[in-house]
Amino acid sequence: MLLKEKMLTVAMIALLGLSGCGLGDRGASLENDPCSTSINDQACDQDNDGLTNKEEDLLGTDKKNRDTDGDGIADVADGSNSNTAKDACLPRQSTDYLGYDNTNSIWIADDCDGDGALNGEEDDYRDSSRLSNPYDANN
Ligand SMILES: [Ca+2]
Ligand SMILES: [Ca+2]
Ligand SMILES: [Ca+2]
Ligand SMILES: [Ca+2]
Repeated sequence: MLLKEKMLTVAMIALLGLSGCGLGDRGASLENDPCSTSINDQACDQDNDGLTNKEEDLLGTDKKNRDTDGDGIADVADGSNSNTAKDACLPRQSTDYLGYDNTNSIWIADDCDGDGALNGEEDDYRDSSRLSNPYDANN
């Protein structure tokens, strides 16, 4: 009788402990995810680029775009300082670089090789003739 009671008590404690723990974990994970309240929460990283909304506000990068300047480097890696993350031509790339996003308006409007032809224009010609290269001032 005593042993039975003891076992029952142990079983109930175990059950309570397990369910309590489970609920606690679920509650905690929801509370720990700032995006569950609002994707505009300062602590939320809505574009999943490794920078929170607050960090992107401070850098001036796009909270809804992983790669603000379209140079192919995600904001978190490109964002060592705000100028690099928002300058499609920084860091400098070699002439065979193809990692850029040719639909990005910041990238399109820049002139990475400084030859006077915009990246977007050079990229348009790059496909048809190989005479144009946004990263080569001689082409
Ligand atoms: Ca982000
Ligand atoms: Ca971003
Ligand atoms: Ca970038
Ligand atoms: Ca150019």
